[in-house]
Amino acid sequence: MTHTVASQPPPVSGVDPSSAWWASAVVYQIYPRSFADSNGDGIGDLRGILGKVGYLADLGVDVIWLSPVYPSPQDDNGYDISDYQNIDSVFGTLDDFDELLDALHGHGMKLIMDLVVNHTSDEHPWFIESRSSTTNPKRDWYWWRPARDSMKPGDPGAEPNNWGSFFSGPAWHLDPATNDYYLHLFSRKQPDLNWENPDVRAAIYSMMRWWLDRGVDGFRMDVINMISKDPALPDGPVIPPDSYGNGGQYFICGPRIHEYLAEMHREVFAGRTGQYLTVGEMPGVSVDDASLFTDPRRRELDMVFQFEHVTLDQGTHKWDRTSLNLADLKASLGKWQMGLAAAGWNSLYWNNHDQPRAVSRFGNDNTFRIQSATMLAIVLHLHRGTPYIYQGEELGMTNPPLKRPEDFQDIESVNYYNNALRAGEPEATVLHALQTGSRDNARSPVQWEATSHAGFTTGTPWFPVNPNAADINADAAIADTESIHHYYRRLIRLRHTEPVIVHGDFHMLLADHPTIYAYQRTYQRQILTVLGNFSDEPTPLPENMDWAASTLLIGNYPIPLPGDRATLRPWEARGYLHASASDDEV
Ligand code: ISL
Ligand code: CA
Repeated sequence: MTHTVASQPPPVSGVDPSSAWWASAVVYQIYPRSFADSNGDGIGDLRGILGKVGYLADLGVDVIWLSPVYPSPQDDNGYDISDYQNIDSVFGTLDDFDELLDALHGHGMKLIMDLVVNHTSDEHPWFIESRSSTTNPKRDWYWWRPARDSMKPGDPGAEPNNWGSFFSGPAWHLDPATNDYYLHLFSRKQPDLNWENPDVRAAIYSMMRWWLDRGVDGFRMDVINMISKDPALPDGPVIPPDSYGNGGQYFICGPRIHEYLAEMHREVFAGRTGQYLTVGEMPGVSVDDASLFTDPRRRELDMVFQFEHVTLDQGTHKWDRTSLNLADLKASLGKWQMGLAAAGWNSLYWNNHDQPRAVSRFGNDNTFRIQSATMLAIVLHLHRGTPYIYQGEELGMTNPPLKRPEDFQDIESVNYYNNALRAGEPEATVLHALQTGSRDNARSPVQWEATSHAGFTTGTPWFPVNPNAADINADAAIADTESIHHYYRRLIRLRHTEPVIVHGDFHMLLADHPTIYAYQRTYQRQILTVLGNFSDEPTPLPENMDWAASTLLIGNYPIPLPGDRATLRPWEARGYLHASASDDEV
């Protein structure tokens, strides 16, 4: 175990993350395939985004996170990269990219790239070389292992260890060229890079510097807490009904992870004068590790995405869908707020391109769609941390109606469906799991207009547009000042103007209440109280909550009459601002 904390720059005392530029920023994620298509081939592209820069500027977001646009066989929609320093022709060209970057910068926005360096595509030249022979200089750039002792390559169970892939099946693939197996935590077209090899790390840092030199403002780092593996690659525990081992303890925040990220910071960012943002995607990260990753004194990352709150509505695994208990959600998010309070920083999100739509998952996307989507926005954005908006969330887009097996396209969903049926699971159960949990839920095209294909494309969209686009679309949302879209605009503006949102301490209230989410933020003499009703029922507030001396900063219903203040209407949210009674209270 080689933690090299000692070799990092000495701690800088008094570094307060809430004083960083990104503490008052809001990030907007673009999944380019589904955002806007400029040339009618049915697939979103860079010039499509360029046409929406005005929309993004009006919304008021500070940073765009662009999901992968690099050349890719598209086995996992671009998260399988075959060239890190170019643009896939389906998305455009490097010139288009530069034009987009200039346009965003011209509007005062920044752009962060998706950095996918736990694995490459199997069509990346590095892997093509690596697989060519056991003596190739790049052989050691990936994880190659022979069959298990005394077993024949290809025999059932002959894989080097028992790990399962995140996308079903074993995490190993036998390569006929040399009769060794290579490791792939994701699809077999996504071989894992071997970060133990210093040449791999140097190549990646050099690629990152190339993008920064081009003008990008940072990176969202895909599964970055999986890059350090225990080189012994031991078997993991098998948790039924899974038949494969879970190797998480050997690759989630593995032995050298802090060393690698500190090294990356030194090699890529140190000495640059720009304003950058780094956010690490970290499934399975603990609060303790996250506070190390994001402690500014350690110079590793600015913030991480943790996943605990998006696993609370599942049982032993992702496809075992259960219902959410609000007290669990509060306990989880509250724990993260407190755990990163002293040193560190949270990313705040309800959804992204891998998660079902927020309003369909946490709200009521039917009778109370507008109320619940605005409530979710208010409750999330007023936490301490940097909020992330996933494209279409600001329109209250819902999960699309995916009914039949053939409606699903995502590799994770398709593999799960086939494997589950083979294992004898009832099709209805499998379909229900996909309808609630599939990543395809997030990937239907953005709904711009009430026209055909919602203005996303003039051709045939690669993924069907949600039929509710006739009602739910950006044109309609912009025209209605009470729309979900306008609440997002207000929340973004509030973060820019109200210091208590950026700097305030966090205290959870009513932790055990089954349907009310309530918390306070305090900063200097200001107190911000946030209330959200996570239910279809009018819900009385506890009697000791008195709002006489407070002003409503934001609320998603018409201003409550004095007599009504004690009840939260269905999915109602309120943010109250008040001054503490005396200086002693702060
Ligand atoms: O969505 C998930 C499973 O339900 C997650 O496990 C997801 O695969 C994990 O968060 C990693 O996601 C990232 O890396 C993957 C890619 O498929 C995802 O789109 C990306 O966000 C492999 O690159
Ligand atoms: Ca296109």
